[in-house]
Amino acid sequence: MKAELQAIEAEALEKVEQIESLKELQDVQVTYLGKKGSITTVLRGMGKLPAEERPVIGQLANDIRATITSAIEAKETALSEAALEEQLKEEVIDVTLPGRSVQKGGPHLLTSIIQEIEDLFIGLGYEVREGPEVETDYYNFEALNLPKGHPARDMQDSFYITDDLLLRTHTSPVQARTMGALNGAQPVRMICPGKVYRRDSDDATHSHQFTQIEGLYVDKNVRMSDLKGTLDLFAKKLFGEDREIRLRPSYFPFTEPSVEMDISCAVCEGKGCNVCKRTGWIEILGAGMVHPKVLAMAGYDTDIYTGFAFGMGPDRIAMLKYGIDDIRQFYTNDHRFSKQFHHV
Ligand code: 2NL
Repeated sequence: MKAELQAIEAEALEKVEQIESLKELQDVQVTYLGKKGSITTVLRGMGKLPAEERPVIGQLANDIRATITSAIEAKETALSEAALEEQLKEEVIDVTLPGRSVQKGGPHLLTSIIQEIEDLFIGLGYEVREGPEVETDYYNFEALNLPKGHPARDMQDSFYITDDLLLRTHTSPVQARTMGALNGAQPVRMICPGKVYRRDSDDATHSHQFTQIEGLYVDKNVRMSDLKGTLDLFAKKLFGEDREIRLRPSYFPFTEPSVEMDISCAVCEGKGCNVCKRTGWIEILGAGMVHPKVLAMAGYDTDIYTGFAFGMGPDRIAMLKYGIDDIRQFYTNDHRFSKQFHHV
């Protein structure tokens, strides 16, 4: 019986030695140490032994049990450590890899330009006003001295919704509405930025939807020299202190007299280059003294009140300022284009 137990011990230790997984280790434990295991089976024959041998064999069986148990425990520790080692190797994190950057958004270039112009005029006491993009014929045309039959009202130039409703072709109706609401009772200093629409075929220089920002100043004794001083300040603040302005006579139905303002070319300092088409000057905006008919329609007494107004295209200004050669870049939302201006 002693030899039998020793053989079991040797066999068990040999098996434990060769084992490579925790599952196998459990099987070995059951096979040798379990309730129906080899050692237990052998010990069942103890009854046949002489009484004095029983404690000796019992002691031996316990020692063997302990030896096998500690061999299994040692193996278990070794296997767990190896498994952990393997897992750590697989799950290793390279802390030196660069992180995945989060794409940050930013204001559209046109939004930035409009905000810059807004801030400038807010500093001069102007209010920013917005209005509907779907306008009535009255506010878009009639109130601005564009009576029915005027060439600028041509069906081809506007998106009509009904006979009386259309997508506004300029932001002037916001000003006509504001003056109308005051009914000639108060001075007005306002600018209105926003989207406008014209029926045009889109190409590098035309877009059926673009932006406009207009300004209006109505009060007692507003003169052409006030307009000129305001525009000069605007040009210097937006395009640089070295800029000069010049006013050329022009025509708009809603102003009389009307002018167009040029700024001296910043690229060639007036010497003549491709940007200014060798003239030394670049056209920036249109302006003029508000037509008395427009003031009168809004309820102002034209013997007391006069005013000036101006209008410009942020699209054109942005194109000039940043050398953008296609207006469609503003509206096709290619992030590679727009993100270049997120610091502006
Ligand atoms: C341009 C020219 C202009 C105005 C807009 C205006 C508005 C009212 C009364 C009188 Cl309510 N005038 N606006 C005046 C002159 C020129 O815009 O070239 N814009 C891009």
